[in-house]
Amino acid sequence: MNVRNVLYVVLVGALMLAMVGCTTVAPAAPAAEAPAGEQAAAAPAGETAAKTYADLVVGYAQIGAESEWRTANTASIKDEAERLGVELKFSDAQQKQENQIKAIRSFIAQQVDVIGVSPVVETGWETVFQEAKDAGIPLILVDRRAAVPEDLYVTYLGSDFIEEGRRAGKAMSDILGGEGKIVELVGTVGSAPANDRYTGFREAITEFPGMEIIASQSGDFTRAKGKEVMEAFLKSYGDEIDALYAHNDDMAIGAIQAIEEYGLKPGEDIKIVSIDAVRGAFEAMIEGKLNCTVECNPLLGPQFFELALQVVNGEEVAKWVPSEEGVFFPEQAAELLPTRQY
Ligand code: GZL
Repeated sequence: MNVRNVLYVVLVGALMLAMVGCTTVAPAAPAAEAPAGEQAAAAPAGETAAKTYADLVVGYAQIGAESEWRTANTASIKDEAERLGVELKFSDAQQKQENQIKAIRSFIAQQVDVIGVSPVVETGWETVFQEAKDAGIPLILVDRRAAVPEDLYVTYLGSDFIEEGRRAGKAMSDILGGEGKIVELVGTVGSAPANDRYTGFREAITEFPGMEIIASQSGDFTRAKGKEVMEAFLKSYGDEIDALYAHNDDMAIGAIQAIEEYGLKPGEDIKIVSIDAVRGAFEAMIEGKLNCTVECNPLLGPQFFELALQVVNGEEVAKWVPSEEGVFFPEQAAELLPTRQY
């Protein structure tokens, strides 16, 4: 490619990054030494030396900043890039799929080494993922799955959302003693966590015919929308509601405000089970306003960059790298809160 073409590619890439609000998070100091044992060995004559973290240029298409969980997830990715000395091109899509697609195209134009993406919804990715594959750029799904053929991504790093829903359903059946009327705040419509947490919860409560989901509506994983939808539930069902199942803690915290403004006691009159295990959920459990939070680990930065380096150096990686997660209740909250990293 001659100089004029190279300049053209660089200019196009820069313009596309500017359009989708991308930022480049380059290491502040000279590239930090990669952790001991991860320096590339000198390559045998005639072979290309393995890349190190300091060589890596990674494009990351993040969903947005919709929840405490997402904020912690973004911090984990940016902090780890800085620690390792990886050049990170990061975009915040404000929860819009079209912005994520634009960001991926800008990363392709800039010929990054690896693309990471947390797909806001499961569908609509095949074309742009194929473009990345055709450009020879490996793609790693982080946090959320996409409904695409498996050859369009190298690996998925994230939780088993169906299991998270099952754990929430088990906790709810224990808390209600196997019977009660439940309202549900669903996550972002069409997203993998919303679809799977919906399914897993219902699987877990099937054996309890006395447990009935009387209303289910999306709160889009945000506090504001969670409060708004809970207000509507309370208007329609009032104290008929025995419990709330929220697909994330932010919607549960918004709902807690609505329940209190309505004049009922969250955690007592209306039992609440949610998912993420963010700091705000531990604080609500300490106040007796939340009855259980199922952990969903956002601290994926270290595993993501480890996978990115393995992939760039042609190492085999598993098609799915699941996160390790627990379930937490009020009696543990005060002791655990100081240990929580997000
Ligand atoms: C789950 C993640 C979800 C969280 C929400 O892995 O995608 O999105 O549960 C976040 O808090 O907004």
